[in-house]
Amino acid sequence: MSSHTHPISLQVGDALLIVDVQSDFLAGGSLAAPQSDEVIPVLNGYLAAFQQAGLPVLATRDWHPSDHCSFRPQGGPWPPHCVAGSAGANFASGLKLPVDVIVISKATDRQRDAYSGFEDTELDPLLRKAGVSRLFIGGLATDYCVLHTVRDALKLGYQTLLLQDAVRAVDVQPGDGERAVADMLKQGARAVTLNHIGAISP
Ligand code: VGL
Ligand code: ZN
Repeated sequence: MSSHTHPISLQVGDALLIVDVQSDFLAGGSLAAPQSDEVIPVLNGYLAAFQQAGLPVLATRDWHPSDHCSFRPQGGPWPPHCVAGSAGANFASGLKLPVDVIVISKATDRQRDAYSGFEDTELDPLLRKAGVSRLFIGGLATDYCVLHTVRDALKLGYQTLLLQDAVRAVDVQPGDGERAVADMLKQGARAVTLNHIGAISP
């Protein structure tokens, strides 16, 4: 815990939401975000804290049909990635997701892209049913799915904490990731890092 930061105690009503930590966004993947593998050990730290506190963990995954509209052969901006059921769509093998992780698949419709985990999914009703009021959000990519998921979480009234040490950007244009972080903070997200979390003792 660094002295200039306030510790955060995990409490009932908190949940961890991990965004799209999938092989295609990692080193060697078809849409790899620079340094994205670095989020895995940090997310494992958050995962340990949430599991120790008995709090829910959710993970979104990009889950596209093979002819998705966001893919270049269909005129979209991206190389084909995260095709449902393919190896590239797997969660990072080193990510220690709990057995009871709640998986949210998104952007499953060929004709629509969806960067937010809340778009066309059961995420919001599911969180409400579970009594979640504060969401800790990290993963990939800062400038796309993390940005849009955080914006929607704020709009939907969740207290939203951005895991600043557990996100990486695609950075199509240099600075996209930094601008996305600034935008999220401006919209009301609070930035946290793992050393803020006071729940784990050795
Ligand atoms: C994403 C680009 C295309 C993301 C998904 O998960 O941030 N980015 N599809
Ligand atoms: Zn996608």
